[in-house]
Amino acid sequence: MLFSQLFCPTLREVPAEAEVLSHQLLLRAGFIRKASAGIYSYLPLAYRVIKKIENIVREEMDRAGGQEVLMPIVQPAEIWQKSGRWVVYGDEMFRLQDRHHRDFALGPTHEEMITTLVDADVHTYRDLPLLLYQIQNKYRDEIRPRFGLLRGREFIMKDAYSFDMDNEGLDKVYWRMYETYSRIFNRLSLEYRVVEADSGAIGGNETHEFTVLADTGESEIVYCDACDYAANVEKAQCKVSAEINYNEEMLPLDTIPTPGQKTINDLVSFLNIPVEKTVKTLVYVQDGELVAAILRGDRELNEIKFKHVLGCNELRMAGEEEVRQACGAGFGSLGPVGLKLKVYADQEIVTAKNFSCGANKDDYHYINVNMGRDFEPHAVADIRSAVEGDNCPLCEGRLSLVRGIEAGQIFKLGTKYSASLEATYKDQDGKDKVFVMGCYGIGISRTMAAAVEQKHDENGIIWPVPIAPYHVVVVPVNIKNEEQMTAGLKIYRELQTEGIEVLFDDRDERAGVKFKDADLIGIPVRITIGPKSLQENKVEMKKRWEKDNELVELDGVSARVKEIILPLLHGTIE
Ligand code: 9G3
Repeated sequence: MLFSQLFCPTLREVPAEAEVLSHQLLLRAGFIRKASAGIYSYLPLAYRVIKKIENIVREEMDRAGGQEVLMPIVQPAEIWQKSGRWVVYGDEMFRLQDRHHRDFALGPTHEEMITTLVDADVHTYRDLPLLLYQIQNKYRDEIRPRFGLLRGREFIMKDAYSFDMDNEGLDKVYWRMYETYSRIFNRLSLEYRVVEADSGAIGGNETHEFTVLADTGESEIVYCDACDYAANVEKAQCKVSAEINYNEEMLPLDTIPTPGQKTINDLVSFLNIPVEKTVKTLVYVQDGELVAAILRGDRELNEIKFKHVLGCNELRMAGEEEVRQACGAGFGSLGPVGLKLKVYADQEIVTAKNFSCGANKDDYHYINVNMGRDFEPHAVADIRSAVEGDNCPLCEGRLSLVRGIEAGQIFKLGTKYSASLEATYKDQDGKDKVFVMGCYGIGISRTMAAAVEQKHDENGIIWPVPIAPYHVVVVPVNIKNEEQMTAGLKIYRELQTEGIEVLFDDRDERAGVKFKDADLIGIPVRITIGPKSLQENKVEMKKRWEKDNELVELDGVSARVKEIILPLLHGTIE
């Protein structure tokens, strides 16, 4: 491809709206252009990357026995009404009407569609198991679309759905998808972690997330340095550490005036006590009822874990007024002693001794509070968020906390959709049984952005070879120089015949501009045809992920390029 013909409008400046790096770089490097909030056009270089990611996904899904289909984006409301989700997903669902004023949705996902499709034509257990997948645009009207392709309102997803007779069958396909996803992310040459995740509102039980590591990622995950435990912080289990054992006598409860002391830090410095001896009280509203959560002062309440303990879907923090009404004091003076609300205590409180907390009276705190003697919690549970350095819940190791971008997720759905949609097959005894299902997603466009978040430097993108838009860019320093152009075009043609994907930068631009563009768009190998090296019948070759150049004999270029590119084409798969 000649650069002078390539539609790749690079930008010098970063558009102000781009908050994260991948958004900035994909805009600047001429990969994407915004059509409207959260909706983008993929320009030629981006679409080459998208197609490579899709093809790796396709190859591995086919290898795993998946059959590719393509379902409609425009989905009839009826199937969503039947599953009960037409109302559940309010504004997030893009809805439209046809000329007869019939309701439709733009597909945010395809559980309803695929279950209805399969139910119509799969009648007996002999047709099972079945694994169907598609690669298709999805539509979700995010309240705050941002971060470019990372949280779009239209995005490309591979979504797969499995149909089995029973849980045993589901277990088999679920772990086969686990393996398949591991192969896919290895082939993409991205660093990732597979973590147990929270199955959230869609129910079902088991789910794993494939998280591409990136410091700017929204997902927080912890993983053990000694075993293979890894979990999304939403779900990560905490273990009460044996280190902090308060082997001290219970001291008499006392009330201390603490004028103006509101935060845990205020308390720590005012009472001159370690933060481990403070307990904070948070008040929430669960389906209309106020409840209290108490945890060590330096811990964060994990609302997802707390919701599971409460067994509720709706949970919000109580406002100051509601709290004053119910507890007789404002935030910063609350505590479990004498509190009229149900108190849910984090498990760390059980072994805590003589701790300090609010006295449910403005500007007063208790000291020497002990659970059991001074108050009885309604329940004890693991409701705090895991942090770096926590003990691993499974072994003696320590947890590391990293951030990442959720690029894939696999779910066990069970009969959630087959039941609501009455999707059945006849088993060996001719009895009607509901399908046992799983669903498996990979964010294709999100994975492209995640690759940029993970692989870049101050000069721009560093594409992993398997998904790079081109493998090599050939840059003659001066296109008016006959020798340089002849040598450059010869290399260009030679590499093409070897199946290497080459860009030839034939633009009448200063060399520096061409080098900057080559780095910005992230092409793995750059070959420079300069006057000096050409005199020695050599060219400069530079790998995008290394600092220095190497000099290569003109007639050794394609061999050297193949030596660099071919081993990297299949990612880190062993
Ligand atoms: C909706 C809307 C948004 C949604 C959903 C439904 C997320 C919805 C969860 C999933 C689960 C899996 C198959 C591929 C992998 C993910 N956002 N989810 O169901 F109507 Cl507006 O999509 N689906």
